Amino acid sequence: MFFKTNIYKKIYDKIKKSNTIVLARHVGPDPDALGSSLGLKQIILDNFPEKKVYSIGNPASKFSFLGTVDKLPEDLDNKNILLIVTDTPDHRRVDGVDPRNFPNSIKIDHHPFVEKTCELEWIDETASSASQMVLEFVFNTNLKLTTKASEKLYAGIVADTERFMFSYSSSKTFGLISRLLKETDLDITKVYNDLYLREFKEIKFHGYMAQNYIITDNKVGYLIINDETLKEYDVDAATPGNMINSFNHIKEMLVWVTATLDKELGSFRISIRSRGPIINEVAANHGGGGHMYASGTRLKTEEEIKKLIEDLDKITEKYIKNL
Ligand SMILES: [Mn+2]
Repeated sequence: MFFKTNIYKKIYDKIKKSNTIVLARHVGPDPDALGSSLGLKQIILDNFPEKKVYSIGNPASKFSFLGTVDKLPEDLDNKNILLIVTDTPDHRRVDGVDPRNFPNSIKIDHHPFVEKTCELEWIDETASSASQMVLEFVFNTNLKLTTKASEKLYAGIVADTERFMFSYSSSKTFGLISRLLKETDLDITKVYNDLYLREFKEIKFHGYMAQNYIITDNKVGYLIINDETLKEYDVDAATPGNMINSFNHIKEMLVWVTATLDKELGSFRISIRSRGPIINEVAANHGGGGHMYASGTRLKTEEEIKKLIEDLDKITEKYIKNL
C-alpha cells in the first residue's frame, strides 16, 4: 500500500507528541497481545522516560514473566491521551476501554480487517504477529530497542508463529529477528523456558484431551469440555485453548476444535485450528473470527457447537474432495 512507507513516521509522531499513552489489547490475552502491548510500552519508556505509559487489560498469570499490567487511572481525559490498540481488530474484543471513545488513537494489528476502530490504523495481514509489527515499526524509526523490550516482542512472535512453524513466518520475520539478535543481548533460551514451562497437571490434561477427541469421517476433531473435567484436572477454562496448537500434525485431523465451558462467562470458549481448510469465515458465521487457520468464538449451547462442527465438516469435506 502506498501510504505504508509513511506509517512508521505517522505512528512515531503521534507517540512523540503525546505525554500520556494508554496501550490496550484483546481480552483473554496471549503472548502476542501482551508482548506487543508491554513491548511497545517498554520501548516508549526507554526512549521517552518522561512520558506516562499504561498497558491495560486483565492480566494473565501464566504470562506474568512478560511484565505486569497497569490500571487505567480514573482521572484520564480521553481527549488528551493517545490510545494504541495492538493485536485486536474490533472494539468488542478490546480489554478495558472502547477505542471509539478516543479521538487520538492508533491500531496496530495483523488480523483480517473487521471494522475501523481507531483514528490511524496499520493493518498487515501478512505479518506473523502484532509483536513483529511493533519490531518493524521500531526498526524503521530512530527509536532504540533495549534487550528488555526485545524479550517481550520475541516472545510474542515465537508464540504466534508456533516457533516459526506457520507459513506467515516470512523472510521479513527472519530479517527482523536477525537484526533484533544483532542489536540486543536477548537470551532466547530464557524466553523459551518462560514460555514453555508448565505443570505436570497440564500434561495430564493434555492426555485427557488426546483420549477424548471425537473425529468425524471428514477429519474434523472436536472436544467439548465441561466444568467438572476442568475441576478434576485442576486447570482453568483457558487451558484447552492454550493447548490446541499441540494437536497439530495429527494424521487423522485436518481441523480441530475445543469447546470449553467457562462457567464465569456462562458460555463456551471455542478454539479452532486447521491444517488446510480456511476456517475464519465459518468462525465469523458463528459470531467469532480470526485468522485463516486459527480462529475462535464464544457459543452459548452445545446445540450451537454442533452446528459449528457441521459447518466445519462441510468445508473440510469440500477441501478433501478438491485435493
Ligand atoms: Mn496476534
